[in-house]
Amino acid sequence: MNSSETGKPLLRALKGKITDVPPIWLMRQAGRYLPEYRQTRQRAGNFLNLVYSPELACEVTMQPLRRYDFDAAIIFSDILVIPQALGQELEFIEEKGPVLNPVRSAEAFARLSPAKFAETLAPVYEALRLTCAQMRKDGFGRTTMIGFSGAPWTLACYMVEGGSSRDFQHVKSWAYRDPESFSVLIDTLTEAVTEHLLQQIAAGAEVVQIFDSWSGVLDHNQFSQWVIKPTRRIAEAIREAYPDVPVIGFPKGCGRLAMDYAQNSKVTALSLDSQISPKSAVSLFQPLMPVQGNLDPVCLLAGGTALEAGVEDIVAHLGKGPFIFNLGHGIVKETPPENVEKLVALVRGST
Ligand code: 1CP
Repeated sequence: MNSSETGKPLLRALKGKITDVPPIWLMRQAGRYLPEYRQTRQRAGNFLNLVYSPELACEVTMQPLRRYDFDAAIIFSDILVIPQALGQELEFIEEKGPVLNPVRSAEAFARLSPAKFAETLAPVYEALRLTCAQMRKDGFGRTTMIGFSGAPWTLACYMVEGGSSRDFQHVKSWAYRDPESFSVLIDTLTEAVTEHLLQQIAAGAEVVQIFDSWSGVLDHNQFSQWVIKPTRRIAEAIREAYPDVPVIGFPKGCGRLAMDYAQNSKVTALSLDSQISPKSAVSLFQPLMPVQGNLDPVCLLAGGTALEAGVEDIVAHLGKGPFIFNLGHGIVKETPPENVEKLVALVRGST
């Protein structure tokens, strides 16, 4: 191996290097498709106990590494810890997902108390420190540690709707009706996300990813105001404090607005959803920055020849430039763990 091939593969790709074999990790790689995760989660009692118990969060973060030796660990947590740290009530209901006490006005937002912000998030940083130590101890010296946050827009979606939504009417109409008061919410979230990411880096995260899962519900003007502007502020603040820490942006479902995002959000790398064809991403995005993605999670669930063809299509096109293999969204819980093993072997060329 020559010296240009040393170092962690994921960090090399994020520096714009072309790697012989693309580094691979998967969004939601720790989760319910793994029997050992289901066991630990049962031990924790509920999802939030798992998130806020550093030892257990460390354990489930390590589980996918032990099985698949991915090129990255992503700390086990959730994007909704920020609304909770800002004082909003949060509950996860089995088979339904997150439920929050909706915040639908500036007055309601002002009534939340962020007094326990740092205290609420401290276990996430402790989990990061524990996991970094565990990785060193267990010989995962080439594995990169990723921290993450929801983007301000996506967090606002959950805070205002009170959970998941079909049409995001409440959050969108607030943003249209009264952009001035809505920007107070977005600005506060921008500061909270920045702080949370900086703390994760201080605790050992070498890369951070910003999940904007609902960026696809906005028109182009609103996208610029509520997705690009806050993301740029976060990326610039991180670059100022930690010039060497890459920021991966994931503006899910935004279609053609992904170009605006790539050009203006100041992120280091772009995580693509499954709708963008690898062939077009080669000419559109890879000249601008490293890209990550973008196998359809259901293609992974299906397996077989569809999986082989899907991987081939992505690696043949994107593997010639700076590239990280991932899914176009989180792994689904019905995925057979052996399909993930097959995927890793296909990407690493050992099948
Ligand atoms: O019962 C369980 O075990 C719950 C399933 C689960 C898991 C495994 C939830 C509930 N969150 C998580 C962990 C999680 N969430 C991680 C961990 C690290 C890893 O990737 O291994 C990450 C990165 C997230 C991020 C997250 N949470 C996002 C952004 C990515 C995406 O999927 O778009 C979002 C939108 C959430 C909210 C959330 N948390 C959990 C659920 C079911 C949801 C989505 C609700 C909805 O559909 O709106």
